[in-house]
Amino acid sequence: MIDGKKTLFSGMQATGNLTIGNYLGALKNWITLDEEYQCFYSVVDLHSITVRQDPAELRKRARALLTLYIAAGLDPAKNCIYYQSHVSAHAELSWILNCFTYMGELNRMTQFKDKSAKHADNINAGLFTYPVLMAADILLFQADVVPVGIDQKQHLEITRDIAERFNNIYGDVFTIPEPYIGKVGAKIMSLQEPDKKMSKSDENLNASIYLMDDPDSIIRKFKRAVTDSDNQIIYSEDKPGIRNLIDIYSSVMNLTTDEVVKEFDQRQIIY
Ligand code: ATP
Ligand code: LTN
Repeated sequence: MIDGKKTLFSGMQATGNLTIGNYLGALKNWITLDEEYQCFYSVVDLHSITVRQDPAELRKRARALLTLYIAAGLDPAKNCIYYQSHVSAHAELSWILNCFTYMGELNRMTQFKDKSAKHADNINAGLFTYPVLMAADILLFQADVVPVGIDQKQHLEITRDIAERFNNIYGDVFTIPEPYIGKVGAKIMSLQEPDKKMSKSDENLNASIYLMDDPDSIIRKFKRAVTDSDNQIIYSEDKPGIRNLIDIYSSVMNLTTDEVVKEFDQRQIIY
């Protein structure tokens, strides 16, 4: 508790240009939370070096990410916004927590499995212990809540496990954090492979809409989005492409998915 408010922590990696997945899944929720919580948002640049980076390029991207936080509506007068690498306590606590984390639990992390398949020539120990640094970020601030997209839920669970393990041995040291996952937009999928999440480091530039894309590219990418061969607009598990487009539209327009389906049904009648 700071000034009677609960504490909130979140962060994003400076691994590329932000996508609407990052925006709708995380950033959009962040900007509404400063009334209720004492908020800390970090550009987690230490996490970014788990894959090879050019130092000057990384610095530039980290700065661009920080400015995007502000451009998206995070008021620096009301939220603490900073670079993870500027606060050495993150790395220090990470070492301590490493000694309270089991290889077996890290081995189960799906992000580790995905990233090590993608970077098979550089499966370093940092990639493996990435969730421990994330746990350190959160526990350092005694965060009560952590707003993230659904893909980070597993990392939140391991953070809670590490904190509980530590507390069981040493008393009530860490606050046990809760994930804060938005009802809509928590998992935006790739426009080209709607079974995969949209990701800022996807090599296929048509798969992701970047926040800094120009309007023509955005329209072109949506028009080329992979859907299916029938022409029905239904929100269903077996229509992942259409479902994803409905999710995006409902999240951007603040509508329910039912309202979106109705709107497009009526448009079909009119055309
Ligand atoms: P990378 O491609 O480098 O792995 P990423 O696009 O997955 O990056 P992160 O920096 O790992 O993005 O995530 C930042 C925040 O955005 C996290 O809270 C994460 O849950 C959220 N997020 C990322 N991708 C999506 C998505 N497709 N839909 C919803 N939320 C997302
Ligand atoms: N692993 C997160 C980024 C991240 C994070 C955090 C998110 C690092 N530390 C602390 C919330 C809280 C990701 O989105 N890939």
